[in-house]
Amino acid sequence: MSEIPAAKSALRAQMIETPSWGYGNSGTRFKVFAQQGVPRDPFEKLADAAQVHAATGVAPTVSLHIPWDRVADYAELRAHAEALGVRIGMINSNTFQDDDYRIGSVCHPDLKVRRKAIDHLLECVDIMDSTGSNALKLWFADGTNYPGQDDIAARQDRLAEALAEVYARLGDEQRLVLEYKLFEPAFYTTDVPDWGTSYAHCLKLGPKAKVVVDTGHHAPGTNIEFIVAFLLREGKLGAFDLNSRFYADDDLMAGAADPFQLFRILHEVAKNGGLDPAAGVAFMLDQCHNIEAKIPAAIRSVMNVQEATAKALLVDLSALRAAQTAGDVLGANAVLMDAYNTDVRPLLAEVREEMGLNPDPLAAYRGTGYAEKIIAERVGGTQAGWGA
Ligand code: RM4
Ligand code: MN
Repeated sequence: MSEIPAAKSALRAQMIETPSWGYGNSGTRFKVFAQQGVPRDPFEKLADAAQVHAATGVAPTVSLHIPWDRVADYAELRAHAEALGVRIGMINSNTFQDDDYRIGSVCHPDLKVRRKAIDHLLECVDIMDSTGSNALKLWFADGTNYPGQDDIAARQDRLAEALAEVYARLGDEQRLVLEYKLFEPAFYTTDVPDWGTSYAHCLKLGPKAKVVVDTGHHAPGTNIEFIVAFLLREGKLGAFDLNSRFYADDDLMAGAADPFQLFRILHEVAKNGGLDPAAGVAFMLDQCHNIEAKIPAAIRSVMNVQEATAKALLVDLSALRAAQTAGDVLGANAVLMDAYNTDVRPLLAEVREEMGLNPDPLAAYRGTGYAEKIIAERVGGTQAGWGA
């Protein structure tokens, strides 16, 4: 197939960022199950992330979450990452776990609370400066639970004001990405509930502000690939938080629940130039591994994203365009399905071999003995969880 050499080079170029919190313990509000060998601090989380990169060759950056990954010396954390062969990726702010934020953070009616939240966001930009991170990822839990609780429009004004202050603080090489989520923890209104709200704020802010699409943050049935095509066309797609959902914000492994949806999304990305590193679209995982082993789950997720991307790259675009132009509904659909139904695992195995990697990343990881090593070594201390 004529697409293969280009597909291979695009697959070598697509980097997938893993989240520090995916290596810690997590669960639901019913129970957090502790696993053996889980990191006790951000340094150990980076060591685990480095294993995912070593096995896959395409996960060289790690998202941090502040304050979960707060350390005394960020230069030291950065040096530690680099010694392990990885780098610090996006800095994720957290304005949802402090008692002061009960009725909001940057949208709170009280200026004192807003100030505290904005100061936290500015602290995150300081951390970007010292870790070499080039992006701030903002997700706000802000919203209301009851009709009449607060003024919907006034909350948008407060949000815009906070965002403008943070935007003004960004350096030339830095950017912010604004994530949306339709509900939870707020149940009546959410201040950034959808891509349109995020897009409108980012548009006002300027070119250094873009939208994050977290695949788990939509109502069931939402056509996410439409959103992706639209945002790419506008130059406003900043990043993906990839994960799978069956019901709400399940944070399961990307490509596990609905690999066809992931393919459809990546088809829009590939077709519209989003895989070109110059487009600046970051591919990140935002997952929690509640019952499965964490490092292999991250490796599996990276592989799932690569498989969906590989299938997207195999779409015969000229045949697709010809069928579309001719109004050949079934023919156009068949072109897409042919690519989706291709077994791309041999192609990816070849790509990995060409990169000097084991063609089977999970076997590569198992062969290192790292899982046994961390279980033996990481005794004592407090395991990292969703909040530490
Ligand atoms: C949120 C959102 C953010 C992530 C946190 C942990 O629901 O998806 O991206 O940082 O969870
Ligand atoms: Mn997310």
